[in-house]
Amino acid sequence: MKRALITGIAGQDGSYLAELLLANGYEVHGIVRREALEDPHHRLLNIQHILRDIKIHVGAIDNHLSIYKIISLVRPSECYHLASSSFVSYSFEDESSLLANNFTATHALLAGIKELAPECRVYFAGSSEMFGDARISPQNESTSFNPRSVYGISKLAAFHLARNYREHHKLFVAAGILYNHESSRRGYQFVTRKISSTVAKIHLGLENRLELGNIDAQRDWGYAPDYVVAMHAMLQQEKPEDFVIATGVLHSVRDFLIEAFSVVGLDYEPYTYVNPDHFRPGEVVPLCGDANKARNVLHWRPTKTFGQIVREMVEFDIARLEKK
Ligand code: F7E
Repeated sequence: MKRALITGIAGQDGSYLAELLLANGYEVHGIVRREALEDPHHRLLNIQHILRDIKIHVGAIDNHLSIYKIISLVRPSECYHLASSSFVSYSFEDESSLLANNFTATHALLAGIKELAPECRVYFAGSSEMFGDARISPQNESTSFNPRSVYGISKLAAFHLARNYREHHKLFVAAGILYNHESSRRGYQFVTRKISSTVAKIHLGLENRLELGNIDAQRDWGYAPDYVVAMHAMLQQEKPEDFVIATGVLHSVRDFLIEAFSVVGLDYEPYTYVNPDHFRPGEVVPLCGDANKARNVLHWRPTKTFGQIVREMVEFDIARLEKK
């Protein structure tokens, strides 16, 4: 039986991946922070329904000793390193935790796998933010990196470390360069969930305004459950490689607003307030991915359109609030 270890199992991607691996007959182990067990109702919400089927380990991912202990206990055949600080923050206060969670943690994991489970296949979660102020669009695996946020820099440093372990230590490490991917399990700090949850509240008369930053910002938004299929496929290949995972279609935050409000039969304008304080510095080039390599090698395809993703998120949030 294949045994998988997932860091960040309680997050959006971790929860969908755990479901996928369980359906494929894996024994699934996941790492969560101690605080998650203190507030399981909220922090383990995405995996409540599968808690009985998986094995949870408490650990600090940026602590080498803690990670080593878990790897030596689990002895995984596949490891998916999804845990990271994923909000693209521009605040100085967040920089050191970003570097610890995204770079030091990746080092702890790779070093632990090398020492204790060198046959284990590793997936590293890279990000389109590594391209930053990209010189060409769309970007693919050969596009040069030019990160513009500390988040992008931390991911790129960890990505180079992962490549180093692949090339010099001969570990099977594959990296996904994932563009934005959304679902009803997305965190509320991200713009798509902020919109879907607020639209649901407006529809139910619980809220009457939605404050946003730059609504002309554009993103390549895909469907999270599709993206975990690509992660799994990367580890089933003969050799480890890197893959861009994206839809190749750009939409603006304004497009998302129009779609989301249309689900409840409203026009977005009377409810939406643009606050320039929320604009991000240096957000210049809209990142759009070219996933042809994943299409050809992994036979991977996005399954949902932008409109279907937005509708699913808004309808989920309405049903969630109605239940409350
Ligand atoms: O912002 C604009 C904002 O925070 C999307 C993470 O998964 O994808 C994600 O990072 C866009 C940006 O995601 C608000 O300026 C406008 O242009 O939802 P987001 P992100 O920063 O793109 C990448 C690929 C990752 O790797 C990350 O981990 O929306 N925007 N108004 C806003 N964004 C937020 N959050 N809130 C607003 O009010």
